[in-house]
Amino acid sequence: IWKKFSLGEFGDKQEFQQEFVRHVETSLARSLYNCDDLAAYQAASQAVRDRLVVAWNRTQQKHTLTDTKRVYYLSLEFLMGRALDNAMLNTRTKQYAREGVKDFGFRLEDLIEQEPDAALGNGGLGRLAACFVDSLASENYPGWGYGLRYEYGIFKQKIIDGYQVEQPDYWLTYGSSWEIPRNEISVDIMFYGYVRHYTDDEGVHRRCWEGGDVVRAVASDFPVPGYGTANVNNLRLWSSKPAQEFDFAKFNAGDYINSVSEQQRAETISAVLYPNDNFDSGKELRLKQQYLWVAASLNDIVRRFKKSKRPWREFPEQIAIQLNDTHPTLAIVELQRIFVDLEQLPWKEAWDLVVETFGYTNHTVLPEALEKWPVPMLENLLPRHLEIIYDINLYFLQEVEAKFPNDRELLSRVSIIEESQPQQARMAYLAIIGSHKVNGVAELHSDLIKKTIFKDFVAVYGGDKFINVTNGITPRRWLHQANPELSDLIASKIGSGFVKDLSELRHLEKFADDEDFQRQWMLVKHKRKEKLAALVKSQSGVVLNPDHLFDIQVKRIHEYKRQQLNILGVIHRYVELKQMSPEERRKMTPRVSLFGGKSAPGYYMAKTIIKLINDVGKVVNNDPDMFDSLKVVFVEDYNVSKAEIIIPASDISEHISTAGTEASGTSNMKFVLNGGLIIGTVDGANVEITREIGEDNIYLFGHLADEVEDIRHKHKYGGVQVGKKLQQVFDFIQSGALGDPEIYTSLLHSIKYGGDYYLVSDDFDAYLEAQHTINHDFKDTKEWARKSIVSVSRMGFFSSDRAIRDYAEGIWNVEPSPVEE
Ligand code: 26Q
Repeated sequence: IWKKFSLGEFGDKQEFQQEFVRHVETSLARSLYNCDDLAAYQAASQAVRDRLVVAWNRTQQKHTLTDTKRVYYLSLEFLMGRALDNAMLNTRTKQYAREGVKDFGFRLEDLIEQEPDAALGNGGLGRLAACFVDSLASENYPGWGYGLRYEYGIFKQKIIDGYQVEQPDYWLTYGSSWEIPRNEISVDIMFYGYVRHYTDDEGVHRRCWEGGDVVRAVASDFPVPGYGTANVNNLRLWSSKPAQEFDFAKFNAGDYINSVSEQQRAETISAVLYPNDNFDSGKELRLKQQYLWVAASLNDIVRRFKKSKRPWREFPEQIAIQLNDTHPTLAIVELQRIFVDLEQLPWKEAWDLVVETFGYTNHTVLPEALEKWPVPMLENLLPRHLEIIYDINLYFLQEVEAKFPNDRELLSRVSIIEESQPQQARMAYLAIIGSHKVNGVAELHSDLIKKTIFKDFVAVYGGDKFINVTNGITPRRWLHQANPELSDLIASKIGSGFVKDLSELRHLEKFADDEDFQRQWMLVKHKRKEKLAALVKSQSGVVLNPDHLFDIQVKRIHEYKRQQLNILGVIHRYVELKQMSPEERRKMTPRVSLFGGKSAPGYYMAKTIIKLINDVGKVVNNDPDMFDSLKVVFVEDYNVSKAEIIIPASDISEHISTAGTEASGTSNMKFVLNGGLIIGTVDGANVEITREIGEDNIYLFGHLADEVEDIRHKHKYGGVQVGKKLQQVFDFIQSGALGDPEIYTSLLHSIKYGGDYYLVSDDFDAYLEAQHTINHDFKDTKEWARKSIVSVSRMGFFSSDRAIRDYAEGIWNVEPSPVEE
């Protein structure tokens, strides 16, 4: 069924084995007789890596030779997960590898599991970047990712006594097979210093930034193979290293020890990923990360452009740079600095090129997530950049003044500089002003930013600058790799083309009523639920019954995502079940409620929610009355690899954010693509999922985005009405049935007396009702299977391949550039 193509293909099993043994004996300096799973993983990945590197080189040579327009995706996060399985599938080497290692007594699956996740991201935004580089490569775009090579990814989560405890994620203990160190590619980056004014030979007044500390950014490359193509793109991650020049004075003054230890400090810049999701902490080290990464990447991009010997005016014809949220916004300022200060272009000419080059993607409307930098911090760390920001702002405000004369209020609203104490630079405004297109990540979200946080900018620029590109997910990892059973079943009916062109799934719909196919479909789901049950058993000892309804909510823990609504609903069900006779209970749909996700280490309320979930689990799972009715599980340390096991196993998954708060969501797409149905609010991409799959195939509930403001207002001035059912749940918690109720006081108070900002009380009854309908519908297995098949067949739109083509056509103006095999 699976079509063949030739990228890096091993001729046969023996050829793979030769390479495998060679790596065991030379790269690892071991023998086959002294080779454990870890060593075997390393040898297998080196063998696959070699193939990738050859294709990678060919791709880069071809792109240099043809000098085609390139796309650069700047993201502070790339939540890649594991690479081996993906690389084998994309290079078509998996079968040989499986048979090859089997002869030596290994199971390929065990080797795959040896690889630590590259968890260089927090959640949705970082995983989106990973899906996007996969699609850029698969769709044959010359597209690079640029990021930071954190030595510590997102922390590992332990649950101790029901509480989240963070442990460092040092993912490079055994090095990474996929990393190509590029020590020869380095850029010296300055911080602090001062701006010197001078007059050049032509009598022009110029400025120059100098006298600061220097840190060196060093490149590492990670090959990104496309699927079904010989195209292998690049992910370039920068590490900070001490520069030679660093504190030479001290060194010469004899203070050897201090000068060396200060050099060490340079390395802390790229050491660790900030573990906040949708929250801006405003720390100087974060600003240093941003500038080091942005400055190194732009230096690299400009250096490559200069080699082409083209005139500067062709810069945006050759280069498109996409800003993944505002985190890389300094790139706009840095490019203007390069053009004006270093290349001596006139301001206006330079600025037009800058704007044509950049596109900005917004991922959130949450006020606490919008980046602002204190002006004094910018002035100290990046004095020249602050001046340039002031100038950008000045010209922009002049434009606004010309268009809307005498509107002082408008000017202060749209100014990059917020007149607070201290003043702050609003990075989203700078990103809008410095980009030719601004996009949201789902229709509802893109409309919302135009009507709310960026309203004034729509008035200034007109609506065309603001567009929508709905997010997508890569069908390679999230269907073909994570769920080979389902992928094979689909392929047996419609062929394997859907892995590359997901819209081909539509051919599946004609089998939705086929009872035999329905049975096979549900059998796959059952197998995947068994696999998840095995994981849960091994990690927590809790035994799950795969016949029960699996209800799953896995994502970062955040009040706006409303895991509290879910767990309060679970408690309600528990109380209800407890009041029934055993006979009555037996008629109820048995359920498993499974949660997973990390809280930001400093986010008290989110940590309380985790504690509540675990405490409910402890009571429910140890209650013999619940044995055949209810289980509650919190999966420790949710990450990409666990997602690959969890997502294929859902009957229902929850995407229940307060309407208007979740920009898109992407796990909603992953769950539906794997045949799970969803319960959700009318928020983010749920809206478009509903439009595509049909409203009979999704369980929507709750207030709408345009009602939220009014309801919050009512809460504030008229108090919160906690309904009977929710009050029952509060009473149960306060009775001490879950343990010390003090622990939850702040959580319950934030709802009842704290204005219930996320509308838990307002949506609670509707939520229970939707769950009730689900309980009813789940009993009709055939109808459930039909809904599931129909939904999957209509999910083609949500491929990240489509999203990337939308970016290419609507923002980047780039064409695919296939490499011959
Ligand atoms: C900002 C400043 C300082 C430190 C950290 C941050 C920071 C880090 C991560 C701010 C935001 C994030 C992540 C945001 C994010 O993941 N947003 C999600 O993006 C997805 C992809 O578009 C959407 O599907 C989700 O709806 C959105 O929440």
